Amino acid sequence: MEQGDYSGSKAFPPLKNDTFLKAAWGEVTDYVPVWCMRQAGRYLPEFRETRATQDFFATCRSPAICCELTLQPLRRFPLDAAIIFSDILVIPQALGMEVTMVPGKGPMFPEPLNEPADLVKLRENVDVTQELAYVFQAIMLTRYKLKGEVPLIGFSGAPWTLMAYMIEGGGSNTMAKAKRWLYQYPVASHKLLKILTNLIIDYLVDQVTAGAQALQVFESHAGHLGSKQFNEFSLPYLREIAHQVKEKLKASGLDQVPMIVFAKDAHYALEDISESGYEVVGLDWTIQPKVARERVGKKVTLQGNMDPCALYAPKDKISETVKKMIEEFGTQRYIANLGHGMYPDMDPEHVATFVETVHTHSRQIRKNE
Ligand code: 1CP
Repeated sequence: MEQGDYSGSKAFPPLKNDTFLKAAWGEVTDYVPVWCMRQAGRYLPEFRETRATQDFFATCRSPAICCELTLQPLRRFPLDAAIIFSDILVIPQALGMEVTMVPGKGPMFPEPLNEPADLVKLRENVDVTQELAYVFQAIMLTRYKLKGEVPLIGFSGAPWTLMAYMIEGGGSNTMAKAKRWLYQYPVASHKLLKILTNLIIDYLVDQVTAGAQALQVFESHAGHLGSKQFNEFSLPYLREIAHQVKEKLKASGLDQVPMIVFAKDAHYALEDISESGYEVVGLDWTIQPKVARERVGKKVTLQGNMDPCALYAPKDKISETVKKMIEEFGTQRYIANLGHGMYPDMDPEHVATFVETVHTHSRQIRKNE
């Protein structure tokens, strides 16, 4: 493959819109590409309809339904990337833990990890290729059904975020149980983080083998750590994942794909994150674009970071916010997104305004440059 040619494997339809991939690799783009975290979600009536009859994780295990849910937002909005419908908690499931999704409440582990001795309950030598085959099938099917319209993003939770769910047994405001492990059982914590890291590396490589054209790693609970613990319990594993995925892709003769790290609420570590081996750094909305850009320079592409709740504002206000955001980030080395996922009560028409303004305003700026 020639540099700058992202049309991809001949087995799949050639890629028509490579703007997202170009921005991710730091190449010049005519406009700012845009996608939204949780773009396949309950704010879409068609999503609610498709999901209505089935359990959440049964949906995750149905490649055809995952494919349909992934494509739904693209039928409505001219987004520049698709993200495969799945969940970060399929990894703890592959390790043998039971996880259910309680409607209106979120994920629930009936038997979370309480103490280091519980680590023996985790399955050893998990064959990700086999265990999570349903995700790879969903990716492959979606690559065909996308017809090359836009690239497909694969993803995984990062080790600390997954460890937090496995110990807390679900969402938590304080993460006190999981953080207790870090303070009381640092050796066991590292053991668990290492188990997860190895699995995540295989999982991400297999996603690329199946057809994912970019990868995002979600460290959604980075904000609970603070800089000292982030440096000890998150950053080394994030680095290891980026490094090993790239090495393994090379060893398998696969094309490299851009990797995105989204460590929510971790701008205390922004410089380190921007040097951790990822092409793109995702930002939550609590950092000013100008400040982020000054701190990381043009070494990486930035992604983000409109407050998802800004979608509750009237449309003209959304446009104003988007314009300011683009002007502050600049049109290059930038992928527009929200600073976190959308909520179910958001208006799809407001999402349309968000996407449209990113495109029109960034093109306008490029024209005048
Ligand atoms: O029935 C439903 O629709 C439940 C809502 C839902 C959805 C749409 C959950 C439950 N997961 C998903 C899909 C999902 N999850 C995607 C799909 C693609 C897309 O973005 O369009 C992705 C990328 C995720 C990743 C995910 N799951 C993260 C990381 C991103 C983030 O939000 O920080 C996390 C933390 C989860 C766990 C999870 N899954 C679901 C919920 C409600 C939660 C959060 C639980 C909590 O901490 O309270």
